[in-house]
Amino acid sequence: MRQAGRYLPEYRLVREKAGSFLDLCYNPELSCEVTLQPLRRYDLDAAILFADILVVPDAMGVDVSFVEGEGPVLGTVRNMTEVSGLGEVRGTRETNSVCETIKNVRSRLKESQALIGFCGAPWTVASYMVAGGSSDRVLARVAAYRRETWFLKLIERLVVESVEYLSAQIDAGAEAVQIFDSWAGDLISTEREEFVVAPIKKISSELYRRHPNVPIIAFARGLGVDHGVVGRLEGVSGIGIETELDMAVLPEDMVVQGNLDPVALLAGSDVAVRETSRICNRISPGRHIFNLGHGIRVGTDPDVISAVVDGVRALDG
Ligand code: 1CP
Repeated sequence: MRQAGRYLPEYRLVREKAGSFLDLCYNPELSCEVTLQPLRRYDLDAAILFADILVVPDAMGVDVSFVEGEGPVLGTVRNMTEVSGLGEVRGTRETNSVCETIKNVRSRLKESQALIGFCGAPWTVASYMVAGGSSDRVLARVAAYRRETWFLKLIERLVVESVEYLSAQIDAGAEAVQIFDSWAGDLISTEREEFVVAPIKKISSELYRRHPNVPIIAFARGLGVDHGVVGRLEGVSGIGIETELDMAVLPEDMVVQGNLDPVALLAGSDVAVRETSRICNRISPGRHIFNLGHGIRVGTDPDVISAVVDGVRALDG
């Protein structure tokens, strides 16, 4: 999940220097710096690329900006003309600068530290494109229920562009990639199959064909026991898990990541370490990538994260 961000004072300093959030994402020196900041503070096994899931629509030609205190604002895509106007991500300034960041980070990480690249899954990214920003996703859900031709085409385009974007990240040095379907839990089961599972399957199987040795983590947030279905898709090596689910209900051969509630980090070190131990004791360490179930919140005390990381290391022996 997010490691960098506004809870770290050193991030806020760089963010001020960079100007807008997207200026920071497309500055390969500064985004390398904020990718590495959490690893300077904490004994982590991997770095997550500093970028955003909305880089893909931006690279496809949609107007994207982040409004202070409000979140993302995008030009809307709501008909076939607008879908047909979307470009390809390969070779764009946006994709190229993210790949430059990856090269910078890789050259500065220790051999033992992995670099995880990522993208948003088609359903989640489409929901922002249709709404024009963060929302309750109702417009996208209506288009999905109606099987609007333009919406099906939008999902198809996002599948293709996500493959290209992640492939470019892998070519630049990402050693594992994560697909974030943050709003997967919005959909009822039939729609989930078509708009969450099928698009992730197309992305993971094509990436697996191109890069068979690169692990793919699929985080379709809110699927509950249906995570098991995503975990069995070709190319998927592990699944991300939201905070609400007991990881022990998932099949025993599945590698799982996540689960710690970011709110537990606001409750202080004792609670955070207690929750960390509880989660780590639910499944065997051999198939567990310790992580949060969602992004770290603004206002989280960085020292609480230290206590959590030390707690995990102590349990790991
Ligand atoms: O002003 C700031 O500094 C912005 C805060 C911020 C940060 C630090 C945003 C805005 N994005 C990010 C970086 C980011 N986003 C990373 C990089 C890794 C890291 O920070 O260490 C990653 C992996 C993401 C992924 C992301 N962006 C997701 C998927 C994960 C999740 O949290 O569900 C989503 C949904 C977004 C969209 C997004 N980015 C930012 C905002 C405010 C939003 C909208 C969230 C919403 O709709 O509620």
